[in-house]
Amino acid sequence: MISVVGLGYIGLPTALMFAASGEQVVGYDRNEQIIHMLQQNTLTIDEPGIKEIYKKALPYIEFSSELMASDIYIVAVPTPYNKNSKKINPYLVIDAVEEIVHDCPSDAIVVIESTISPGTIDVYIRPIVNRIEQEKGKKVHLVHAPERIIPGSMIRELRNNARTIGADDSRIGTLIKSKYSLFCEGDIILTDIKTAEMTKVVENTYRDVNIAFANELSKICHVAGIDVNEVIRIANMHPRVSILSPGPGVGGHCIAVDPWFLVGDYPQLAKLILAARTVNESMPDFVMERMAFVMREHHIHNLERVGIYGLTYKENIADTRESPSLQLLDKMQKHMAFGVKVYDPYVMNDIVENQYHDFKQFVSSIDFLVIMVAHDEIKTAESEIGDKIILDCRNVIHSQKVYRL
Ligand code: SAJ
Repeated sequence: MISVVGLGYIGLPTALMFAASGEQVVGYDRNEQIIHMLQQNTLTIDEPGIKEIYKKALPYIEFSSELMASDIYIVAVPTPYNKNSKKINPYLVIDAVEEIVHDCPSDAIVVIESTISPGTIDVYIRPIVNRIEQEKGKKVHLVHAPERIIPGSMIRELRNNARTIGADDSRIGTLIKSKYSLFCEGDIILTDIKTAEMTKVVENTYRDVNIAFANELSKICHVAGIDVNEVIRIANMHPRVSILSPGPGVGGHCIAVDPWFLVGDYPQLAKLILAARTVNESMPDFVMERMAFVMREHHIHNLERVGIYGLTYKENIADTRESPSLQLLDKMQKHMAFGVKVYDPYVMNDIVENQYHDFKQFVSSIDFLVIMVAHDEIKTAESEIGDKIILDCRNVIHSQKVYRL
């Protein structure tokens, strides 16, 4: 039996994939409300394809707020991020592993999927596991199989992405590989734990550096009077060039966070990584400068006539963690710039001031629209926003008249 510990964005879809492949699964979470909802057949996250997988999984899965004895435990608890110290807090992972190792049968395998700073297992987790092993006279095997799936496409990526499995013992690694192979059609690469920890962080850092390059190019092209998106489109036709898209900043809990682990642990060496983070973090300021420029050019003096489109960290999802729009609003407040209107079709609760929930009402209350997120809705709304002044930070509006970054 497999216990999946932590039923959030990663744990729940992973538990469902195992169960839909015929494995007996217990989904465990300390949050009784989540367990109650799942026991009442209410899915707690929405992702394309999840309902179908859930139906297939139902005969093989149960949900519990008590940890049950299993052969394999998959830890997918969150790693909260402290914006000021730029560090994640590994204590939820440490607590989960400690609880498991206390209760599990000897020879159980504990697979950590949560993203952790390289070295976390050796520094924090192994000593606790070793101590409990000695106290209780049992053996526990540690594995790190970092999640790699992208919000908005999780089920598809769980099925198709390659995976990394880091284990101390190749026999254990091979066994866990055979479990993930039940639903994962991508390559599954076996390695050691430290390499798996580093690889995960390197993947997200690579993406951050690539986006920073695009963002820096957008600033250069702005001064040079060239359309950066056209430059990137043409450059990417070269067989060995693949530049990502510039935007108003990098949000989410992964790309904007993981590179800091390398900067924090290797400050003398991680210079390019720090520079990339600095460029990406400067983008909300750049948006604010561009907004001020457009407002001056059009003699707009009242921020109540300005609307921010999008609050989530990226398109077509409801997640607002570290979102560039929230960063922008925060910066505006620090400059005593109040009154802008805000709208996001995916954010149902009021999380900022002057938040609208109806697109037409939002658009009719403003003269100047700042597009921060490329939700599908805005791509097809060109006729409704035709006469507005637009700053398009995501290159979604194709009219000649819009301002870009
Ligand atoms: N962004 C740009 N330009 C781009 C691409 C993204 O500005 O060309 C921005 C997005 O708008 C967003 C941020 O970057 O604000 C991050 O979005 P994302 O789509 O790049 O990535 P995440 O954070 O949703 O998911 C990433 C993925 N990592 C990689 O692609 C290497 C995912 O596979 C990981 O599982 C996830 O991090 C994670 O949990 O670590």
